[in-house]
Amino acid sequence: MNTQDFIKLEEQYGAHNYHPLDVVIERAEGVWVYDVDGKQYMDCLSAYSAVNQGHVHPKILNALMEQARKVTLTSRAFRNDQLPLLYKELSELTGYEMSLPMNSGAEAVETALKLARKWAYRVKGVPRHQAEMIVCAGNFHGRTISIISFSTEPLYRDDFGPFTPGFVVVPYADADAIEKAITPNTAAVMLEPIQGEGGVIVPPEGYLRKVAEICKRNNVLFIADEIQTGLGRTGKLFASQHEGVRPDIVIIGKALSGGFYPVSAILADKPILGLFTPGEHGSTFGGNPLGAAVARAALAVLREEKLAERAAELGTYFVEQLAEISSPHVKEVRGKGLLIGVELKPEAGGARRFCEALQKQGILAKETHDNVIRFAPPLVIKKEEIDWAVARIREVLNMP
Ligand code: IF1
Repeated sequence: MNTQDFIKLEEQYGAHNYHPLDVVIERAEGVWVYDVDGKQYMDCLSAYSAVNQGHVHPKILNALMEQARKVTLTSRAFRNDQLPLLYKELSELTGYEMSLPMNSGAEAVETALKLARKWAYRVKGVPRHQAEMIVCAGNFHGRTISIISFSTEPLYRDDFGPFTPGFVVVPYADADAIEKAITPNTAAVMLEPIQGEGGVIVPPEGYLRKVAEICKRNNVLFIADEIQTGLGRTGKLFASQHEGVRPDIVIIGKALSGGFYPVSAILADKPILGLFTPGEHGSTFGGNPLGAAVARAALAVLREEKLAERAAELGTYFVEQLAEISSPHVKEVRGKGLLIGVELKPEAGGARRFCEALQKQGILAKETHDNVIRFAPPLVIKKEEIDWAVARIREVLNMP
């Protein structure tokens, strides 16, 4: 079967909730993926930052295989010998006292919201079922009904009401707007340190620090969704660390497994995460030994290969190289570490056609919104590979 055969099957039998590029990948290694027709591409999306460690990292693969032979799933009705070690290693790496494992990012976001509500009722003293959460316009936190209830993207939301109450939306990158929205019933502020889906929106320096200070002063929890920005992507373990900020709750996912398996978690200290009692929250697969073993290996790779430092160094280089491209279409190049957005001018005709042209040149990148091309290769990318990509990107950005 060739590319067209697979596409036909997918279109016939699968729900049409995506519009992927027409490339059918059958294997991958590091920053490279290979399609069913034998063509090679550089992956400049990294599955939305889930494969920060590079595709099929041998160390994570090995952990997966070893653990799969032993035991894969116990449920949390019983204990397993991997989860305690993951807890300890996560705590040592991140400095948070506790964590709670889930599977998808959206589940971890829901977990953080439930925890913040419980904290509001049990610690802050908010009247029951009155808790409010402040979130930001342009957010992306997942696709459950509660999460899309506070999305500002009509496509994600409009056909799916009725919505979960208790969320207040304020503009992103505006700390005063957060302060104004706080009431005695506010449980938490939740935001992405850099908005990924929003178009790689980097807030002005000082924003996160100000938000953290406002939250502290008003007895409101600060929740950072680091599902996309975390685990090295932006050049630090967490993007909040660029401003020396330590949120009360951090949400991670994606690269927590290096792309092998859905593993997510929330991190917090005992006075907060200690509030859950048995039976209040859980998941069949969350904290399973296979996922835990994979996550342990994925974290070890981050540490051993100093991937955050690599992202900082190579991200700076990549942005410099991109900024030097003279192109009639480019409005701005921005980003942090290896989370990079190239915003095109409105008259460029949309980012999608550039992504399709990049595909022909052997680079897989994905547009976000209409006018931003996102470049977020695995953090194991080498300088020469960036040079290889930049030469091709230059050509594409100069097409008519
Ligand atoms: C899709 C976007 C990226 C996330 C943040 C939570 C989640 C995500 C900051 C939920 C997920 C994904 C999901 C994927 C596309 C993608 C995405 F363009 F839609 F926004 F990455 F930029 N918080 N992001 O970025 O995690 O439940 O998916 O594990 O098509 O939904 P999940």
